[in-house]
Amino acid sequence: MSAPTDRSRRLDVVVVGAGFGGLYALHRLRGLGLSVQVYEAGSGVGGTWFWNRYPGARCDVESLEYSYSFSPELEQEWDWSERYAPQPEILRYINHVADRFDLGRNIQFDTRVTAAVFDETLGRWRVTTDQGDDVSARFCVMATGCLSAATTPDLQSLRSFRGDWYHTGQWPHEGVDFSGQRVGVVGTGSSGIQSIPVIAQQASHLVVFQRTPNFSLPARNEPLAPDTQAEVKAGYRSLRDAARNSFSAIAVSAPTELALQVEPAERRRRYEAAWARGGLMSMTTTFRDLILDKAANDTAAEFIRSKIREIVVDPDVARVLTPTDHPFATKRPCLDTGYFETFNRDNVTLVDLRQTPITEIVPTGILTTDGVHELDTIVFATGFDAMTGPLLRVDIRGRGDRPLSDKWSAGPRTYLGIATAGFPNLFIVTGPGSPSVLSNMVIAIEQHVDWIADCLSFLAANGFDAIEATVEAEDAWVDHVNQLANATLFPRANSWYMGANVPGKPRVFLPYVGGFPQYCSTCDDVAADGYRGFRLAPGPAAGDG
Ligand code: NA7
Repeated sequence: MSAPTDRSRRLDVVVVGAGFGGLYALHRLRGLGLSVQVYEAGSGVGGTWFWNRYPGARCDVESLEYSYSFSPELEQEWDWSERYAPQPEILRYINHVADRFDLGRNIQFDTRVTAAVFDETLGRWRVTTDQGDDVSARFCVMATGCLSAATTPDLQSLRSFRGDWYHTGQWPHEGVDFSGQRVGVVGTGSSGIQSIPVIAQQASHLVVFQRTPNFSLPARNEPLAPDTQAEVKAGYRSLRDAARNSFSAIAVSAPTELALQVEPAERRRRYEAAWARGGLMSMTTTFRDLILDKAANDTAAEFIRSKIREIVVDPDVARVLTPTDHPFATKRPCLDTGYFETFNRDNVTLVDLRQTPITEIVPTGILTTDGVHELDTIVFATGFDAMTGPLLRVDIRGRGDRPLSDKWSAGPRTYLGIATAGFPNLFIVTGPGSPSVLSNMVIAIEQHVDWIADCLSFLAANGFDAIEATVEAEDAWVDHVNQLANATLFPRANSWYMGANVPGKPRVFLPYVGGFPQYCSTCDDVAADGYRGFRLAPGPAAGDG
């Protein structure tokens, strides 16, 4: 599918990444008649779904919603097999989209963009890659994803390990056979919680190394009945409209009641119903103040804790698995299939790293303060340098050759999560300061890409060559994003939302928490107001002076 490129071309747009964001950006921007080149580090399309091939990987937004909405024909022709599609099926879907819209001819695979430098004289981006490409583009669209910069603990001693080790976010394409092996999984976020039950069924013994116990909800995944799917497809437009009008861009009704307004027995009944329905939204939308009021949150948190105690037979193991150090949903809640039940198996051991931290990796396994856990294979489900990592791993330089990493040294600064002052004609798809990871990513991506495409059309129609966020608009946006976050319980958790999972990363709440509809209407107003908060310029991008 990969197309060779002239390595020193002049382009209208370079798009970095061929996941959901990059593919849709290519489709829309090429449709405007622009010359577009996509560079993708992987050997195929899919982004997150290309790399995260670990056992049990699946989406935790329902597939009928976690899919493109831009093409009614595509919606109708694709059939999902399960409520939550497994990774291979999502990857097949993305490949289908790439083929259907003939996207491959403008994508160069196995190519990592190493630098994007803005040339102020020419008003163009110079983009270079690890394959020797050196192209010039008027616009640069970073569709690098929010969770694509994998982090493995900085353990020098890992090199000494005699077995194999893997990161869930960089899983080998040929898969891993754990049969008969002693396996250690480090990390109990979504990737750990999805993979642990599957690995436990294969491995001779599984040791789970847990630093922070997590809230996890049952997925209740099931095959999608043809009737259900047909019904959704018959009303797809209204489902999509409902999604766009909901806080998380997922079609659920907004809760109206406060948790403590309801009698305890009734509250418990509702939590039980949500638990039985399964899914993230069932529980998070039970009451409207769960993420705002600690006392309200405690009721949901305590309900989930009671479920862990019910499921896990050994009370000591249950206690270690019970989250108590952060409010429910202030870390991304996980969806699981048999996660807590897995700890009732004879071949599974839980290690509490709070009590017995990892000291080092030794040739035969993992050494904690309690001794060596002998292992054949280690799986690091240790997460990502979220949201900023994928951008800062590219050497992006704006006006005055200033690196983005320097500008963002105290945390990301964007206007609308889509642009950053001093970096003209650079767009970020679902960047920090946008709803992104707090919403249905595919719908959030479409909204950003549509906004960018409309913006480029506006510039062309009005004789502008350049657009750049003003410092004032950016400052006001950053303040607004922080104010919204500080009114919630989110800052109370050491989460990747807060950048707290990466040593040395500034502690700043990364996504926009005002809700998808409010965000979209702000973006629409900005555009309708002649791109308020941006400076538009004819010819090479105009500077501050
Ligand atoms: P997460 O959610 O960041 O989870 C990573 C897990 O790894 C988490 O339990 C971490 O504990 C643990 N971790 C990270 N570093 C270490 C070290 N050094 N030692 C021990 N344990 C460690 O990543 P996922 O891949 O599971 O999920 C990412 C998102 O993908 C998810 O939220 C969904 O949106 C989809 P911690 O909690 O930091 O103490």
